[in-house]
Amino acid sequence: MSVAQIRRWKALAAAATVLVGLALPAVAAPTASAAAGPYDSTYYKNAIGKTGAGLKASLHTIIGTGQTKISYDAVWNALKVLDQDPNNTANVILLYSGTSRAKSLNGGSVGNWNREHVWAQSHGNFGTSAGPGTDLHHLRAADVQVNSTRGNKDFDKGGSAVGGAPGSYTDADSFEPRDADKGDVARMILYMAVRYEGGDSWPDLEPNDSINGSTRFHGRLSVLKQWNEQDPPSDFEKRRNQIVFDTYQKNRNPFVDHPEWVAAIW
Ligand SMILES: [Ca+2]
Ligand SMILES: [Ca+2]
Repeated sequence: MSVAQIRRWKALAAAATVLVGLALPAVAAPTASAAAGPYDSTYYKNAIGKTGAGLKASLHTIIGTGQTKISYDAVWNALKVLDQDPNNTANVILLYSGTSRAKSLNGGSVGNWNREHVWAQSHGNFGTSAGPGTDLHHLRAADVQVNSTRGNKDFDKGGSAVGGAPGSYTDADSFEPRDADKGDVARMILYMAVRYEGGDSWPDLEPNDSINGSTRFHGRLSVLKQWNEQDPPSDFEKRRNQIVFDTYQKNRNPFVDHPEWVAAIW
């Protein structure tokens, strides 16, 4: 190759590199795209291909059939397994704060962690007998004081910073979890809406777009849908879903397996 040919070849190679660089972002996958899952041909086979009310009804049957229910007392030990810190088996990771705290510090005092009902108990008055009040798909370890600040508020954006939970915000009628927990919260709330349809002596839990703390409803749906897109299922969340299925309840959270089903239903 002559010097001139080498120069031309280098120029072409440089142009190609620029083109490749420009082309990459255009092929990036959307966060909640439909992807085949390992349970599509088994657990979810009757739901595959459905949308809207048909998908919701099918998933309700799937996740409600043969579910094992545990006592509220048994929830303590279950959370020590489910919410275990991936980097420290003696600790749990707390919802809303991301704090890693000793499993042995479960309780009701300042500095303890306790059992947070992400679907607030008062939004359905289901208490803590075996049922929605002990359903591990929406129960998470949380700091006692942060849990108290969240109370029974609906989820929405805005407010002032929550002490002890960096990145979380609250005002008089709503709570915004830190970014890493936003999708988790959305998928937990929407699991509850599909699991509990009023046919099994429990109230029909449903999402709405309000922040008025209404009984059997939980808000705010439009914001939860955004959070589901913004914070896709993490390895922590997927591991948790698998252990609830394998070890405790024999049912899955469909939105952790298929986050795109949120938009397919709502
Ligand atoms: Ca997350
Ligand atoms: Ca429902």
